[in-house]
Amino acid sequence: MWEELYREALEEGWKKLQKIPGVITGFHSTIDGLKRVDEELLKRLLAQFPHMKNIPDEPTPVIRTPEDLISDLLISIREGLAYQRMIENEETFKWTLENIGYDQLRLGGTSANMASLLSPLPINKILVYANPLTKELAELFPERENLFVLTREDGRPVLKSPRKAWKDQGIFAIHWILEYNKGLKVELDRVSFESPRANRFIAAWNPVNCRLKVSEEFKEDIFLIPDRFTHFLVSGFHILLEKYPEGKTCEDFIVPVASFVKEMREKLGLKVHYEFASIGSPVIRGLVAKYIFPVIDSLGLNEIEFATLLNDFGEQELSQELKDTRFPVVKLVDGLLKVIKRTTLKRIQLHTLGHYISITRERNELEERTALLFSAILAATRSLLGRYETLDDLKKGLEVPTITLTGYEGIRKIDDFNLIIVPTKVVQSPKLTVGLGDIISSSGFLLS
Ligand code: 8BR
Repeated sequence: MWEELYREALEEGWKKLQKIPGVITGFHSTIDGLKRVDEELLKRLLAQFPHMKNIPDEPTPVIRTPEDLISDLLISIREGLAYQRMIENEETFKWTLENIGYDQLRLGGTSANMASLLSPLPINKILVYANPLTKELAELFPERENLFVLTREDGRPVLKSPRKAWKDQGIFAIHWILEYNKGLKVELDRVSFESPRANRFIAAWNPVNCRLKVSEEFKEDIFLIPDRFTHFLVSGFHILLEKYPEGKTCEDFIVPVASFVKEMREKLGLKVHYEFASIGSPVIRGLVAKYIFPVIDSLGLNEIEFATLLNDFGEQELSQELKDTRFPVVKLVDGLLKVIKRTTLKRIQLHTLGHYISITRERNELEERTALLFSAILAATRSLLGRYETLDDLKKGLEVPTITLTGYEGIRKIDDFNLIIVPTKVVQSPKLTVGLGDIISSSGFLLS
């Protein structure tokens, strides 16, 4: 039965995407700088800090100095854990650019990734918010006829390909992905250790995006262009800081962006989806739930982010139980009911490795099932081939076997809500797993 439903979903989903007038993604597009960390690089860096004889237990909350960055990187290597920290000042950013540099630049940021992953699909227009759009960032976007940024030409707002709309040159924001292999040795005066597994440490300098500042030009022009948009994928709250060096707090930036999202939703008649992503700070998570949840329609997350959210909603016991019992579907459903009842969200979409679950207020369960199945085909194709360009590529993803059933799959009604659970396709040796959550949630939302 599921294989048949999958086949229908691919056909229906592909047709339905063509009817979507336009999709906006904002407000986080950036450059990822990939750098492989080896013993030689570490030795060269550590030579600058001869007084560093040991490292603390925990990484610093933010990176204020080059020494903080090195110490956080070493902690990540020692634990084999993927920490992410923001760089707070320009001097440290410049030091990192000069002393670490990068091997390769890649498109980064949730909004840019979503736009780029959606662009091979038959969607009429995708408008990505990318600011500041330098030549370096612009050239990382794929060249596609349906991908645009909003810019001005002769003083008038127009949609233009990002590659043709860049303003400055240079790297003004970068998220360093410092990757290391298993067994990387570190020797300090008082300690030595080696990485227990391959992983990465992310150090990000992004002074505009980390304040979620939306340009005044975009705020005016989005209401002036004649082009019609119907869906908005908002994200980027995971790179906010609790406090900023100039004395502001995250609340100072969340409140105005929430009110702008509300204005866009009301004036343009947009449906809004927010992709949660992993937010380390409970303070930021709390403020996002307070100000952002009321102005969106749809929320997307993975099971780990969901357990954290449940905890924030006062469901500590269920959150712990989920983690202890490896996220069984029934418990996830209990949690979803608790969260949706306490918000005005119209739908929540949760993805795990074996199942996608969505809970909705509206009676559109068949469309919702198609949406989830279609998004699973995209995830399977991307894992299998490392990319997708055409309908034929997706047909290869469709061939990936659907995983074993648990008995909970299907459509059900609970307390006035619709519950849709689908079994997914899991690729045995995936070529790529980065960005899968983004593509699952964004395509699921567009088809729901
Ligand atoms: P996040 O990026 O939000 O963590 O989501 C990752 C999702 O990618 C998982 O929930 C899972 O559904 C999907 N995924 C992963 Br990871 N590996 C996969 C694989 N080998 N085949 C199909 N989907 C996969």
